[in-house]
Amino acid sequence: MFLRIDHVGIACHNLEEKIAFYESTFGLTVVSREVNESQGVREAMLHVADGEQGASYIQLLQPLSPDTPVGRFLAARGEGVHHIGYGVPDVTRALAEIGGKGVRLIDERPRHGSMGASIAFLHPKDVGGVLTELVESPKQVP
Ligand code: MC0
Repeated sequence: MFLRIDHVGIACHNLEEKIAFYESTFGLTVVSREVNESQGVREAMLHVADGEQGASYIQLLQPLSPDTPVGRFLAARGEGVHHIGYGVPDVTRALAEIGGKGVRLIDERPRHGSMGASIAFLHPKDVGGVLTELVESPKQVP
């Protein structure tokens, strides 16, 4: 079902400071920046590696306000790993398959994610405390 780890989402208070840290410490490069109003985040994707099934990234997330998923997470737990995003070939099919196994779906249908992806979240309480995201990358035009 999973093609790769698409990204690891990391919650932070100050996006620009955290980008500077990842660039200077690990030599990573920002490949995309977006504000996603519906998810309540300002985020940046930093490229880590390419594989046969696509690339993997670190996603740095700063909340747009305290009353958002990442804002509440920061208040409760502080900075750190917020979620894991797995690449899937078809997010709608993966949701049906995983939901059929009794895992609570936060998103019943795919939503807009970073870099044009279709995404959906699974409830962390049903995934051993790990907020889990399914990511279907946009199809490459040959
Ligand atoms: C909350 N909880 C988590 C968690 N966030 N557990 C693991 N990882 C996380 N990231 C736990 C809390 O500790 C709490 O457990 C329980 O879930 C309810 O938390 P809450 O404080 O009531 O928080 P809510 O209201 O924010 O609800 C949590 C929930 C929410 C996961 C349903 O955050 C959500 O819908 N997340 C999905 C959307 C999202 O995270 N968007 C931001 C990234 P206890 O034991 O205390 O009850 S958007 C993104 O990443 C996009 C742009 C992309 O990748 O392209």
